[in-house]
This record gives sequence, C-alpha cells and structure tokens, in this order.
Amino acid sequence: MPKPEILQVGPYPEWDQVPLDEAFVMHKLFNMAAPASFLIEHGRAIRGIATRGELGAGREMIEACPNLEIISVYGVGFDAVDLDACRKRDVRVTNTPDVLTRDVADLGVAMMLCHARGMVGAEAWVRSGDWARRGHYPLTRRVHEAKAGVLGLGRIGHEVARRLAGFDMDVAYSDLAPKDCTQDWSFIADPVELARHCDYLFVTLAASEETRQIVGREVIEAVGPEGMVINISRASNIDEAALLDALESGALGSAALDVFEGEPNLNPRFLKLENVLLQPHHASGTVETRKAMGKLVRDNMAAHFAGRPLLTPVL
Ligand code: 8YV
Repeated sequence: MPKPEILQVGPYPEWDQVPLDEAFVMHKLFNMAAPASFLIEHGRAIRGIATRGELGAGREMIEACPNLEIISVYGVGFDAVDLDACRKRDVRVTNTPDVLTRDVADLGVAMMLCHARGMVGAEAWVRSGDWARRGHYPLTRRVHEAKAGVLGLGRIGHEVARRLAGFDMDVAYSDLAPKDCTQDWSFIADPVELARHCDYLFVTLAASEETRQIVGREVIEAVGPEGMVINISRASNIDEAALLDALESGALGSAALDVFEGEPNLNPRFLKLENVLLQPHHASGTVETRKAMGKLVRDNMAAHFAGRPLLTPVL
C-alpha cells in the first residue's frame, strides 16, 4: 500500500515531523516557493491535510484537493477550517481537545497575575538599576477577592474558573445557559452585565461566526478603566479596533493578550501601549502538551487511513 499523501500547512517540532515523515508522504507547503502551483499540479494526490489551529484550511485549499478525506488540526480551535466546504465533500476533521486545556488555563491566569502585579515592569526596574536609584516599585493591584468574569465556560473556561477560585477570587461566568457543577460561581447571561460586574474579564469562548467580536465596545467599556481583559481564545472574539481605542484612551484599564488579528504581525498600536501584556500565542506551548497534540494529529490520521474510528472528531 502506498503511503497516503498529506499536505502539511505549517511546521511541527522534530519529534512530530520524524514520525509523520515515516508514516505518510508529507508535502510541506510552508517550505514551497510556489505553493499555488504545487496545489494545481499535485492537489489530486492529497488525501489528508495536517494543519495548525491558527492556520486552518480555507475553501480554496480544500477545493484544490478533490480527493481530500481528512483534515487533522494541531489545536483545539478549528475556526480557521472551512467546515461548510468539508461537509459538502464529506471531509472528516479532527482537533486536539483536552490535552491542552490546563496549559491554556495556566497561561491565562499567569497573564492576569503577571500583569496585575506589574511583573514585567518590576523586572525591568531591577535590571535597569531603578530599584537602587529610585527606590520601591510603584504599587500594583490585588487579585484575591477581586471579581473575575469568565466569558465561555467550556473546557478551558472551566479550568480558568477553578484556578481563579483557588486564588480566592469571586467567580462569575457567562454562557448560553447555566452549567452544572459550577460550585458557587454565579451565572450572568449577558456579556455586558458580566463585564460590568467584574474586574478581570477572561475571554475563553471557542471562536465561530456567532462569537465574532462578542467582546465589542460596550463590553470593553463595561470592564472599565480599572478592569483588565484577558484573551486566550481567538482575536476574532474581540473587536480589536475598539480594544485599542479603549486601551489608548484609558476607557479600559489594561489587557493581557495571547492572540491578535493578523498574528504574528500584530497591529503596531499595541507595541506603544504600556497597559497591555503581549504574548506570542503560546498558551498551549509546553513540551508536554505539544507532544500530546502532535500525537493526536498523527493518531487521528493513522486511524482514518486504517479504517478505525477517529479519536477526536469534529466532523
Ligand atoms: C496552538 C491553538 O497555539 O489550540 C488552538 O486552537 O490555537 C493553539 O493551541 C496552535 O494551534 C499551534 O499551532
């Protein structure tokens, strides 16, 4: 049996690349000088696409591969995959849920703590000699006993909420309906109300057309000049222009962001702001989690081509 031919959209660590290259014929689109011509010439041979959460697979790519059977996403988010195009063609889609949940929650909470306590500026204070020259670092903001709002109590939102409760924060959340097993977390259906209620708003929604810019001007202004927005989901969940305006004007106190429109080329307005903590979309980026994600990408494709049930199907 010839090895299935797979289109690889982005790079993976060597520990994933080696076994992928052994099991499949991997066509590395990101290394190609002329990816469009490759797809025209070789699209018919492609039976699988291996992609990353933020890169996905758009309609054009899917249509360029008429014999495509499966798209395996290295990431829990599949918003960048054109699911309608997949449905029409019966293309299966898998992602990597669960294995990354706690790392993403860890980074979100770490971003809140780091930013609230001014750790980036404080470190620079020590390194620059300001501590000895200018004395104590300016006072920062307390996190315990403050109000946290979690917008989207899915797998990641739930783990964020659990951690925040562990930091003695008062936790509220918003979702389509109240969830079971939420301990004493309060349910506030309306995102604007949730934002008005809280000091720290965590955006943990799975991105879709329905959630696009759900954190708009009104929500941002409701978090207010003393509040912080933390985004560990997708940039599309926030109206980024409104966020920038509010950070610049002081209508929003601060933001801690792991995701950006057009990343990695983020809007340069962010770089001028001191009230924002910037992270390079690495919430799932630990060795342990990335190894588990890579294994799921391979195992899903192997299961599909062996006629076994998919491990973590989306479609
Ligand atoms: C990854 C992600 O950073 O899970 C997701 O949806 O966006 C992240 O875990 C990304 O997919 C790795 O390329």
